[in-house]
Amino acid sequence: MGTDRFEAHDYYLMDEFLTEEQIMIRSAARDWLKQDVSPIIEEYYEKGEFPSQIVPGLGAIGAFGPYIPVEYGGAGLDQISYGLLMQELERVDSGVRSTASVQSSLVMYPIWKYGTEEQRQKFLPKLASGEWLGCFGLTEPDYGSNPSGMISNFTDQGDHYLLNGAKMWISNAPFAQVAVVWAKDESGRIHGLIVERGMEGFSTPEMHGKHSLRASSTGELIFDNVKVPKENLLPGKSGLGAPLSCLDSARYGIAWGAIGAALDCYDSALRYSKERIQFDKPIGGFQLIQKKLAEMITEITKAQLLTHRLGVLRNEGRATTAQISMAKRNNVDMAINIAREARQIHGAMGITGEYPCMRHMANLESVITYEGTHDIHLLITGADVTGISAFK
Ligand code: TGC
Ligand code: FAD
Repeated sequence: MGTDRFEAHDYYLMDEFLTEEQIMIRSAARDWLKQDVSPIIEEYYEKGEFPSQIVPGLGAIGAFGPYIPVEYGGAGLDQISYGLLMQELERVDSGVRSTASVQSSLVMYPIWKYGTEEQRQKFLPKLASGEWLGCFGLTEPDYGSNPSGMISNFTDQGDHYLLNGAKMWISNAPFAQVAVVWAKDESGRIHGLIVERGMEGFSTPEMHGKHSLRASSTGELIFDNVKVPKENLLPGKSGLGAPLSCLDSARYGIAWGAIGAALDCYDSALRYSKERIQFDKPIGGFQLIQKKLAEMITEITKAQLLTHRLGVLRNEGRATTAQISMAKRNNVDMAINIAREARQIHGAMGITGEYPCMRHMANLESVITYEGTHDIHLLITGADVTGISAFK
C-alpha cells in the first residue's frame, strides 16, 4: 500500500458531539497509525503475521484498556473515546483492532470487573502497557454459538485446580502471556480462570490457513492437566453471564470499529472515482458510481448516529445487550457491503494490496462471524422484542 491518504468523512457533523479531549485522543491515534502502522500493514497481512512491533505504540495511545481506571494502568476514558479508538484502529486493519479489543474488553475487563485486588494489581498494568498480551478462551471446537455446552472443565484438588479441555479460534493465543479461560467446575457452573504461559500442560498452537484477519494471530488453547493456582480464579461472577458481559463491551467496540473499515473503503473509492478516467471523464461522473458512493455515505452516517447514541447510553450505564447486538450486526453488515462496493469501484486495482478494500472485505468476514454471528445477533434482537428465545 502506498502513502496513507485517508481523510475522515463526517457528513452529519458528528464531531460537534465530541469533546476536545475525545478529538485529541482520536487525532493522536490517527497520526500514530498513519505513521507507524499503515506503511507495514499490507506486508504483514500478506505474510499472515501480527506486527508485534506495534504493541508498545498501541499501549501508548491508550488502546489497551481505554476505560480501565488509571490506577490500574488504563487510560480512564469514557465509552465514546473507547469507541473512537476502535474506529481508528479498524480503519487501518480489523486485526489491529481485534488485538486491542481482546486485550481491553475480554482480558482486562474481566480481571478488573470480576478479579481480586491482587489480580488487578498483578495483571492490569502490564496488560495496559502491552508488556503482556492476553487472550480470551470461550469458543471450543464443538461449541461456538452455544458456549454454554463447553466441555473444558476443572476439578478442585485442594491446593489448586486441575484444568482440562481445549479452546479454538483464539485471537492472540500463540503469543499471549495470559489467557482468561472459561471452564466448568464439578457442578457444571462456568467460571473464569487466569491461565499463565509456562504452566505445565498448557500449550497454544497457532492456526494457519486463514484467508481473513491475516494480520492477527489465531490459535488453540490446550489444557492437559494444567495445575491452576486457586488465586487465579475470577471470584466476582460465575455462570455464562460472566463471559457474555465481556462480549457486550467488545461488541460495542466492534460496532465503532466497523465504521472505521467502512470509512477507509469509502474514502479510497471516492478518491479513486475522481482520479480514474474512463470514456474521457472521471468515473465518479457516472450515475451508477454516484449511486454506490451516495449509498455508502448514507449507510456510514446512519451507523455513526446509531453508534454515537449507543456510546451515550453506555456512558450512562443504560445500554442493553440487545442494543449492542443491533449495532454490532448492523455496522459490520454495513461495512462488509461497502467494502464489496468500494472494491468494485476500483475495478481490477481493487483486488490488489495497493488499495485497502479487498483486505477490509476479507477481514470483515471474520468480524461478521466472531463475537456472535450475524444471525445470532438477529436472534438476540428477536428474543428481545418478542420475549421468546429462539435458542431454547
Ligand atoms: P442465555 O440463556 O441467553 O444466557 C445465559 C445466562 O447469561 C445471562 N446473560 C448475560 N449476562 C450478562 N451480560 C450479558 N450480555 C448476558 N447475556 C445473557 C443470562 O441472563 C443468563 O443468566 P442466568 O442467570 O439466567 O443463567 O444463554 P444461551 O445459552 O441461550 O445463549 C445465548 C446466546 C446464543 C445469545 C449466547 O450464548 C451468544 O452470544 N453466543 C455467541 C457466542 C459468542 O459471541 N462468542 C464470542 C467468543 S469471543 C470472540 O469471538 C472474540 S473475537 C476477537 C475480537 O473480538 O476481536
Ligand atoms: P457455529 O456456531 O458452528 O455456527 C455455524 C453457522 O450456524 C453460523 O452461520 C451460525 O449463525 C449458525 N447458527 C448457529 N446456531 C444457530 C441458531 N440457533 N439459529 C440459526 N443459526 C445458527 N472465540 C473466542 O472465544 N475467543 C477469541 O479470541 C476468538 N477469536 C476469533 C478470531 C477469528 C478470526 C474467528 C473467525 C473466530 C474467533 N472466535 C473466538 C470464535 C468465534 O467467536 C466463533 O467463530 C463464533 O462464535 C461462531 O462459532 P462457530 O464458528 O463455531 O460457528
